[in-house]
Amino acid sequence: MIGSLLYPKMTSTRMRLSLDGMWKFTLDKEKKGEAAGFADGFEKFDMIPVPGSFSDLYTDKSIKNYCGDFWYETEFLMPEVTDRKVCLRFGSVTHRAVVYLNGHKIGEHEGGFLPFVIDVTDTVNVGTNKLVLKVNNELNEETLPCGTVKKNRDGSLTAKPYFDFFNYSGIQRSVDLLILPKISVADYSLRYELKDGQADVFIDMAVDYSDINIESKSEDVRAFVRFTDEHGKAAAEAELLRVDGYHFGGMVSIDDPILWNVLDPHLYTVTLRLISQDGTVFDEYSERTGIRTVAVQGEKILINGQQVYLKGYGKHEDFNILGRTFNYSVAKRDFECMKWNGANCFRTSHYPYADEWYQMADEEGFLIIDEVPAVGMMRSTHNYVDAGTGKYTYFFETPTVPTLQKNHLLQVEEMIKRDKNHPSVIAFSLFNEPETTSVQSYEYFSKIFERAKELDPQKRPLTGALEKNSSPEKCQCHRLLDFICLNRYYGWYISGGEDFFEAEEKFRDELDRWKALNVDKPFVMTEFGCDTLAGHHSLPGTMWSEEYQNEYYAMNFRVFEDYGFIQGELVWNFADFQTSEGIFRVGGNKKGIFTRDRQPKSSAFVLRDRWMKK
Ligand code: GCB
Repeated sequence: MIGSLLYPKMTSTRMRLSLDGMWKFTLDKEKKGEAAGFADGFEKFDMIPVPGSFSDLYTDKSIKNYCGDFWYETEFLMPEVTDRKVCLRFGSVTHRAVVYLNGHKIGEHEGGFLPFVIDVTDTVNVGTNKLVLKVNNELNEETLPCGTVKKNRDGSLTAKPYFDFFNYSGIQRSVDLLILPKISVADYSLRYELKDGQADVFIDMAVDYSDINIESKSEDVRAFVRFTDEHGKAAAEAELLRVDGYHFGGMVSIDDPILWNVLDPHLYTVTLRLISQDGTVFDEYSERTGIRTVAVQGEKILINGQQVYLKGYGKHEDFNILGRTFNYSVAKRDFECMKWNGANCFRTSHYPYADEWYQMADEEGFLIIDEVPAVGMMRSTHNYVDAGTGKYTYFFETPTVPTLQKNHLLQVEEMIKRDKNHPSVIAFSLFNEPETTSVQSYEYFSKIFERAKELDPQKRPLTGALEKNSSPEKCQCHRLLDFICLNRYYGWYISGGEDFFEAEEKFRDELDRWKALNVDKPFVMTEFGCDTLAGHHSLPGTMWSEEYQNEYYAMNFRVFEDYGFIQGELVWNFADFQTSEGIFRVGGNKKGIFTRDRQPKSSAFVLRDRWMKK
């Protein structure tokens, strides 16, 4: 079962103590750590930052590319508390972790991009505690994202991702000690219905009773919800009704609501309280949220009933030295750059990002397509090249599929659970560029989409990004998508370097064939782009030059204008980013509109010109 994934917050009833800092770190090439008693602590170590990706901290290439088991250790002091629940929360550990506290295994987690929480009330000591993690960053075809490992002659392993971003790993997001009330808000969800001058807000809340006998306690618990506007004035308040021992539900109406909107965000604070019959406050939890609706109607995407055109980027959590570590300054700069060039949306390609990205998007009025790390579901180390060849790259016919699907479902569940209340999240993307032409792929994804639909209280649009082999004639899965996302590289992987005339013709031909299907759904171009070396100039424009990038975008935009069903353009990529080494990558993927240190290439101005007007 997934524990509470609420964002860790200090409130009048809750404490959050950060365990971030320098932790002990050691590689375990031979996987002997367990036998050697590393769970109790290890003697040879280096100190590294948590949160952090370890790869770019070192000068030794065998550490940079290290693949296998590695261990982290820290000590923390626990204050004396009575009648409290104590938890450890890990923002993300990539890709899997086994956690030991004072020598005892207390939990494990699969998946490197979502948080997990372990209840340590019974295992934590007052005073000193030793926390140890065994982490593993190997890739396979049963977990997400997919890839494989190569065993080298000296026994070491090298990650071989089936995806185009560096396999950054480690404890990449913050670690917190949470001291919570024994009776606490475990989860809540919000759903909105807008009428003339009124918003009906439906609330569901789940309660955790820790080890308390709920038979005796639940009758004593009452639940309340309050919405406060931006000026601190109460907008609505109500007692929630008991659904069963663990759940409360209800509805409040807000008159003249100030809606959250695209680049015009208005936020309410929602406060949830659990109170005993005699007025003792058990728990209080609040968050900022926005009231808005999302819908797809024919070929349109609607926010609060108004058509919206998505402008922006596919991104990565990626920065020099930090790797995939969340950093407020980098995120702030990214939002500033995106606002400067008129963007309103990004896709969290190809995994859920740190919580703080969504909070910042809520505050900025940005739209997010939230993507699960289902990438690399095609047996190839460079899908981005194979995508254009039309050759059949099977995937869903193998014995690994049932376990993969179980993990996929779990990550969809964790992502929706964590992100469902953010107004910025307007859609969930359940895959990036898998094989979708087989009957098996349809069977596989039907189950994923069905489950996601059940899980999302707001029933937001569900989508996934389709690569070139997923053509209108062959793709089995586009009927599962509420809006269709296409990743297309006409003028780069297809007919790149030749006259754009040929690329344009091929692109139009494909779009004509989609049009002929009459699917009556919006399409969003979720990837299009070309590698460009900042500062490389050429007249006439040739591949890799800034001039070529500008011409490439001019051609793509010309095409989009002629197809009304295209309701969004998310350029690949916001910034240059790190990948595995290879003959197609010069110090990483250079399709950024901004360089890796967030300075504009000339196409940033081309986009600004277009998006400020659109
Ligand atoms: C794609 C992938 C993306 C790659 C991109 C590229 O289709 O979805 O992960 O980075 O192409 O640049 O080749």
